[in-house]
Amino acid sequence: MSDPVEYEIRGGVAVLTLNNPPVNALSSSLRRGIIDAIDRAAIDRAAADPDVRAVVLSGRGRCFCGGADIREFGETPVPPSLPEVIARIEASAKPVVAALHGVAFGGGFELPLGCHYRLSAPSARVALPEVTLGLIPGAGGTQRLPRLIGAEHALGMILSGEPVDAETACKLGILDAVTDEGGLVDAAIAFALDRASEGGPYPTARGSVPTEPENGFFEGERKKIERRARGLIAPWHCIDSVENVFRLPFDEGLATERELFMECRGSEQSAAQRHIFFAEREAQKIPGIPRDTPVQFIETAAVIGCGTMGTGIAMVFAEAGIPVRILDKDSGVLDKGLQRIQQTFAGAVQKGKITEAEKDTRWAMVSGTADMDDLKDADIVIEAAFEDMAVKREIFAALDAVCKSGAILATNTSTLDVDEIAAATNRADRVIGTHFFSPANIMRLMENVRGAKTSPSTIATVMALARRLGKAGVLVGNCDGFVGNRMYHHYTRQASFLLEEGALPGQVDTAIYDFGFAMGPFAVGDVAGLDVSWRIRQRRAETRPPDERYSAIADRLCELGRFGQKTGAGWYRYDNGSRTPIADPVVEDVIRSVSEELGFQRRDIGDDEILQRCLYTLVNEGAKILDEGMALRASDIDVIWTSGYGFPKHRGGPMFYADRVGLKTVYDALCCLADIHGDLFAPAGLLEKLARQGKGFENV
Ligand code: 3H9
Repeated sequence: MSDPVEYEIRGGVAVLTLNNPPVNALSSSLRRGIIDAIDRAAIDRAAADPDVRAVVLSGRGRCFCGGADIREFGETPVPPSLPEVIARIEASAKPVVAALHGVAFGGGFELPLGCHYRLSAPSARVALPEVTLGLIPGAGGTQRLPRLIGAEHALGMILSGEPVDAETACKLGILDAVTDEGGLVDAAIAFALDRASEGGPYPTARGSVPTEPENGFFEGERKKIERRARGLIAPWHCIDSVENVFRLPFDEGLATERELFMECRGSEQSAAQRHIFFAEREAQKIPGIPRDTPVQFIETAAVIGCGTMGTGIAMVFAEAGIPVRILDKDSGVLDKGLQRIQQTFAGAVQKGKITEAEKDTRWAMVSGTADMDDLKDADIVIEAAFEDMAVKREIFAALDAVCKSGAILATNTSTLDVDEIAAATNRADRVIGTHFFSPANIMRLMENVRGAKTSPSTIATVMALARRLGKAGVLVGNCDGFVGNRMYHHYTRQASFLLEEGALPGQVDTAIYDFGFAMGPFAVGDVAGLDVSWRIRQRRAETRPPDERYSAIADRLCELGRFGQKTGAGWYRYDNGSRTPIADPVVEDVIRSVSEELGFQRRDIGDDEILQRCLYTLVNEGAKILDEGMALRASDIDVIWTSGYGFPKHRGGPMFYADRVGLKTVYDALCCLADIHGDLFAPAGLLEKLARQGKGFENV
């Protein structure tokens, strides 16, 4: 095995190179290796290597360092800790210069913050993304960064976890200089020798005097995250810890940061968020399709349909720098759609998210057409037309005739049979579902639906494309509603049954929101529009088993023209243009009359029952999906639900959540519910089997 830290002396400088592929995660052996190398080179002038005048710390491979080894957080900590490693660097009598390329994230950024100087290649990015893993920076990040760049910028980085590019980092005072892309280590060596010639003491972040933020700054920050961080531990601890910079001496601040970090590290929330981190990466691995399967590089794309979905998808391509042409036969719809895109890009400039130049670059990627011939050179066409099989088949037959032979034809259908659509073409191997979620330019999920004949190379290409588009791509099987919507159907249906039995929309939504969902099912319905699912229910009416329990409340609302926010009324009512849901007596009347018709004696329904019935039905359907092979693994379902349906990441997704509750508990609860409410709650075979074996979905 190669050395985790390479040690080489170049012109009087010890060059330490982190070597732990793929991202130089700071495993215990790497931490030990850094301490040994620093001791050897520099810890104190007398004992250390006399040939060495300075130290450069760099990384091998694609990046400097991706941070602490996240896999170790599930285990007992092994010394030396990262704070110990950094303390050793900071105490070095010889100057230590970090040379950053690629990413320097988390502990991989805290390490350079403990060095005396930091240089980087132009492509480097620094970040403290710990909060996205339910953690706070635990190796001095909350104490050193504010001392270098002030509390405002530091807390901004810590709470968002967003990376900062080299140029900005240099302006902020994080970096001492940005070098040429190729000559980073040489430049760092020269820089280190110059500093050594000047002599010490060398600057440290711990020695910088922090500038006090304005009065009330921290309270203001707490207020800002109130909604987003409800129920979470880490973001609040981040603020507390940064505030300690101005309350406590450095070493006390560091010790408190460590305590807060360890609390987060041991929490269920962080375990759940780490699960999602690895689940998203696991979802990229498709059995039978090796990583080196040749993929087609998508240079140009086209989208059919210039409605909300089509424009959203087009924006995703434009943002990723892929030229995209949108086709709509209706010139009015096309013009409106293009205008919407332009407005969205302009809005992003106003919000300070992109520059004017970036907006122009994005807009230059988008063009419109009404002529299908214009799509003949596209590498991929994504159809986002009306959800109707005949319409889709007609489009696919036409596309097949026009598009170049290698082009992938994808459908954004959310419910229809991908094989039936593919059968309208002579290239079923190049037909696939790419199910984006609305609004497509914001929601991260991309459910890729494999048809019976979809080729491995088409799958590999679309999975790689999802990554390039910044989406969480998950491969699923071709069944009604695929994975996400199929489960969603059971969840919302259950929510409606609760209304029939005694609950009201606000009560259900509050219970689900308090659990951590972004919104409850009824609020979501009003945003998405109730007419869409009404149409789907009408289409399915003929095939619905007559004895199956069916709630007609949503249909009644639609019959009253209540389609959600867009009509100012749905499950709630909305004051002029406002998006704040207000409980509406009209809805309560509809609910009460349906309860009466069905002969329900309305009763008080507690939040526990709401959660159990909504969440356990979700889990139960997930188990069936898993058993049928429609999802490759339980963790894929968790990615779908956390990135597409607002399931709280700190609960890890429905399947992880069920494992934590214990499948035996879930199974027993479903059996009780089935006794009261009938077969709808009958536990899935897989769930029963795992519960009996004392296993979890993670063992499937
Ligand atoms: C921290 O640092 C705490 C400290 O404050 C305090 C400590 C005391 N550990 O994403 P990719 C694996 S918390 C272990 O596909 P990319 C990943 O699972 C940490 N493994 O590549 C995957 O494995 P596989 C703060 C890690 O080029 C492979 O590397 N740091 C880690 O698209 C490739 O990953 C973060 O939150 C890790 N830290 O992106 C950064 N990182 O091939 C987390 C990656 O088996 N990491 N792996 O599936 C990232 O954001 C991205 O992985 C990175 C590379 C940008 C680094």
